Amino acid sequence: MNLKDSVRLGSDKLRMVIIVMISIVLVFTLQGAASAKGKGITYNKHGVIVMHKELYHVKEGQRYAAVTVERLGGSMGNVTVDYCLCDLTAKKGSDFLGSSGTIAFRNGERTKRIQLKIIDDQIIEGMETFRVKLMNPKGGAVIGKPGEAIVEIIDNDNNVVVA
Ligand SMILES: [Ca+2]
Ligand SMILES: [Ca+2]
Repeated sequence: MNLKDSVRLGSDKLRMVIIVMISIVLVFTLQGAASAKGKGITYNKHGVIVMHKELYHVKEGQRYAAVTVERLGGSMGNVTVDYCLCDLTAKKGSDFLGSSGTIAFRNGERTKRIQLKIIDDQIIEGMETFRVKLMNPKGGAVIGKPGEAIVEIIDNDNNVVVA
């Protein structure tokens, strides 16, 4: 092997290293895009905010319903999203508390949990539901699907025998 060959071999190695590095970056970028696409959304570098599940259950006797909000795709920068609670068969003030709030994701954060207060009344009422809806994304994020969830409150007064 002469000097010229060994120099060329060195530059081949360097080229190989660069190609491998570019490939790694590309794979990670495509993975992010693919996982976003898998959920039926367009990739967004600041994130696509969705509900982790479309349906949550909580026992009336538990003090809170824990709802998970996810940030898919990118997670660049600080973003916020508001949520509001809407009556269905469960009513604000008698079955649950609160009407709205704001969820803040810091740069790189992907999941947030919100705790919604449930009122434990003594009324026999069966299953009751209310809706949690995401709205007003800020900081470049967008809302994806599902953008809302239903919380079912399971009554704990059903076993009471009425005389
Ligand atoms: Ca109730
Ligand atoms: Ca009850």
